[in-house]
Amino acid sequence: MTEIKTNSFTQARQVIAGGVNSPVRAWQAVGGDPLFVSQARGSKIYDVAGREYIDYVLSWGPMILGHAHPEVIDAICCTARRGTSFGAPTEAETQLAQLIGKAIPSMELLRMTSSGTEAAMTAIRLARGYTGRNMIIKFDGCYHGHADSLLVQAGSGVATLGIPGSPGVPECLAELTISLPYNNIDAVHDAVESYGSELAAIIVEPVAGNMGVVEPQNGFLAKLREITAKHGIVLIFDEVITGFRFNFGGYQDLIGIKPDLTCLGKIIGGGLPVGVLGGKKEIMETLAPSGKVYQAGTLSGNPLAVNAGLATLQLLQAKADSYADIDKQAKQLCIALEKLFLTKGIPACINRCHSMFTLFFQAGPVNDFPSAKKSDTNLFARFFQGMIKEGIWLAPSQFEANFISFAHTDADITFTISACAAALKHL
Ligand code: KE4
Repeated sequence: MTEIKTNSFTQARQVIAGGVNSPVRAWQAVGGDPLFVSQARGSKIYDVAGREYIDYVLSWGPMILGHAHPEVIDAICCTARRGTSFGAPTEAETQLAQLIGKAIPSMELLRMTSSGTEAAMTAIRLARGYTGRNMIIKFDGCYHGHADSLLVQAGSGVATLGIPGSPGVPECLAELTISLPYNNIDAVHDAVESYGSELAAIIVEPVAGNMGVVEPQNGFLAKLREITAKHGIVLIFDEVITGFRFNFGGYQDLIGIKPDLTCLGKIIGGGLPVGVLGGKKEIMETLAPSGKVYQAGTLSGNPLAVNAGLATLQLLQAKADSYADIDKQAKQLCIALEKLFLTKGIPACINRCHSMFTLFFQAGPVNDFPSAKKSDTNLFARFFQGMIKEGIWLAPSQFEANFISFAHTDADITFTISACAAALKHL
């Protein structure tokens, strides 16, 4: 497979660590140089050579309306003319918090940050400060951003690059994080039996996206809620990917489980930097300045990001009954792709949850990180490169999710299926 080489990447690597500002963008797992983007609109993204691709990465989730939605762009431009950052509260932040709190009732009080990492990092600190306990449980293959305590057995780029553990994180801190197999409630019971009185929080992706898509099974989340309530452990749902992805609200609202804290990001910023932490009033009130757990940010609640998020959520609110449409497109695409792989005799299985999906290069099933890691990542890389050549931009890692937006058309889906058939000819 001839690998792409670009001058852009050569230049970038001379001044930016690894040539990128986030590791998964380097395409290390799929080979060749990463394509550099010049612009995007709707379901399409364009590289610096002007080539068009149908985009299923959507900036790793945020662009659910499609790229450069006119009303979101207008909101950003109108806001920018009035100034870009004040370091003072604005009423738009209150409006966004009201809209999110109404859509996700468990989020009684919120705090805005500039990234999902900050939201998750703050959630951990808050849980520790509120409970007076130090240990946390996360799950293998789940990724909650790059805060020290959470880079243990993480997914996403950590899994993609096969980075062992968490270099740079002191052992004395890493040992306060227990990472357990996803979907394994017995392992949780055992850990709580051993460390219950020391456990501040359990943090979980309610639908995992960072080992590839893996859904909770056998009442996993309900049992986590039961165990954490019984032992006074703060249950944190990391909905940075799932928030407003499946419905106008959280995945928690679809399944009727209320966590104590929720992290949001991606979609709620409409493509600009926003993270949100929210949850039970009594816990959130321990955050400074009402409480003593410190958290801050120069650009937290930034007017541009908040107004991009507001415009995005208002548009999604109007589409609340149309989420089924993008789910249907995703289902149609996944069924067709599975048929193509079956016909070709290539072991592949697709995990899909509503409009997010991952094509695993193995027979499956994939229901946790060890099973996800059985995938043939070399074959994945060759398929990825083949699809790029056919004009389809998938997530450049076996351990990531692909997404459909409200801008994807039936013609895009049909084109993608044909592109897959063509790519398989050369696999
Ligand atoms: P950010 O700090 O990247 O905004 O959010 C961190 C984060 C937290 N929680 C979940 C469930 C997440 O998926 C993420 C970030 N997702 C990755 C892709 N799966 C971001 C892409 C990247 O790292 O470049």
